[in-house]
Amino acid sequence: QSDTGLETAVRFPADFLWGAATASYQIEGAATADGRSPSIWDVFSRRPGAIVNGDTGDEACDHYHRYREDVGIMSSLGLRSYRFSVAWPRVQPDGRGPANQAGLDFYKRLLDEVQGAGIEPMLTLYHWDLPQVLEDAGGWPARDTAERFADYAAIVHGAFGDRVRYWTTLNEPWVSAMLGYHNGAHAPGRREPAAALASVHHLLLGHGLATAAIRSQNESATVGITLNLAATSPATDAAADLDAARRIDGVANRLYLDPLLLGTYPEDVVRDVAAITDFGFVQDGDLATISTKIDMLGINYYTTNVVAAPNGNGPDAGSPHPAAEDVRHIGRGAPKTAMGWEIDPDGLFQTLKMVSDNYPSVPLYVTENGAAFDDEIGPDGTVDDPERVAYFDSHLRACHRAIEAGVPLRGYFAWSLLDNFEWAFGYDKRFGLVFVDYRTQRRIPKSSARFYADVIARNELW
Ligand code: GBH
Repeated sequence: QSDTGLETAVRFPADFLWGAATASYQIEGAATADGRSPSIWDVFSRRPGAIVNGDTGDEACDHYHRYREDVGIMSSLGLRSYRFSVAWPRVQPDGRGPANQAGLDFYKRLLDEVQGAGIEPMLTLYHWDLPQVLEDAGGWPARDTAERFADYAAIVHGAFGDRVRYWTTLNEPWVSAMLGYHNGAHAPGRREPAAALASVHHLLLGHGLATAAIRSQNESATVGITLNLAATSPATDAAADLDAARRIDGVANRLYLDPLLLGTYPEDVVRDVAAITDFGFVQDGDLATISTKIDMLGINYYTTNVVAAPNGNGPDAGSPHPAAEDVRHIGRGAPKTAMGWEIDPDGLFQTLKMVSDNYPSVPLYVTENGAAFDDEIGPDGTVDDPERVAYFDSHLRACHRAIEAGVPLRGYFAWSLLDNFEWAFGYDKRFGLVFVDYRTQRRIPKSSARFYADVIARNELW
């Protein structure tokens, strides 16, 4: 309350799920411990030029050995939930067949610690670390990988289904498909548009089959998927710009939302990519499997798309968007993060509204939101990151506005708990609430961590 007596606090629902997120390959390290096999990221990160500074996840934040300290940090922040992912190559090193108990045991130790601290786990089954043996057998462009994923999901749910409430199958299938197989910026680094579109289907099919496998073990399990989504707007109202926005919205958002929530692939996108694929990979019953009812949808949001019609200069070879490589991404001229991504909190509101307005109602969680800035340890040993505080503050206000507008938003997870291996950018980009000194593995909570802890404790912004 302000001193005028007017209600100014931005208060969240009492049961709002406040959390922070990480992913296995980005933090665990211990790449060969206890029977873990190589993932596509172990192999890709060794490809010359693939990762900034030649970094790998071999050691990362050494979370595999330091998880107790890290859960202690979560506790001190007052997190109500922790979103993490399980490394498939730890749990099922051959990508098929029996489980590796030593790999499962790590997650058991982690869950003991997390739940012992009263923190609700949200478990993601796949955050991009496919066992390399499955890539060698064809990877996501091969239909068999979807079946293998369902078997792996059954192993993990069989081990932890009695103690973990929130299950998400995939993190950001767009990234797996488009950066992995279309522009090759991510593992496995292939540039094959037809394979990329087949992998979209097989990822979604894997999600559906895994959901069914989990429900066959526990019909009341809470299962969902996380998508990276971004409201897309045209630079102007000119017909060509509107069409550019339609195309990007199609390949970035609707190609995933429509099959999952409506049970169909968007006709305009199927038409747009017709020169690449005829969707012959879709078999009878697949869309019913993919659109199996989910209990929650995770949304990862970083920035929006503001796009304009092609200007005749030809396609951008690095574009992740099939059949839309010549669309221009122009932005709004807003300030950018260290990733070069424009800061657009209203875009988060628009993204949440778009999902809730256009699709059947499903509980939503912002499963990732955050920003990289050039953090440094100050002379007094602290890390002061006012830009990240402002980023979280503005995006949380957008979440609150969405709730006020009737969006069924149930929780928010900051990306990320710790600075970590930022994929193709290696350790060069820092997204953490907590600074990691990679020479010593010392953790230093940044001022944004204290800000976030206050938000959680008060359940409101001020
Ligand atoms: C997430 O991916 C990941 O889940 C997480 O592991 C990762 O560390 C985190 O984000 C930060 O990168 O690419 O210039 O067109 C986010 C992937 C980022 C893809 C924003 C789309 C749009 C800007 N998305 N990106 S650009």
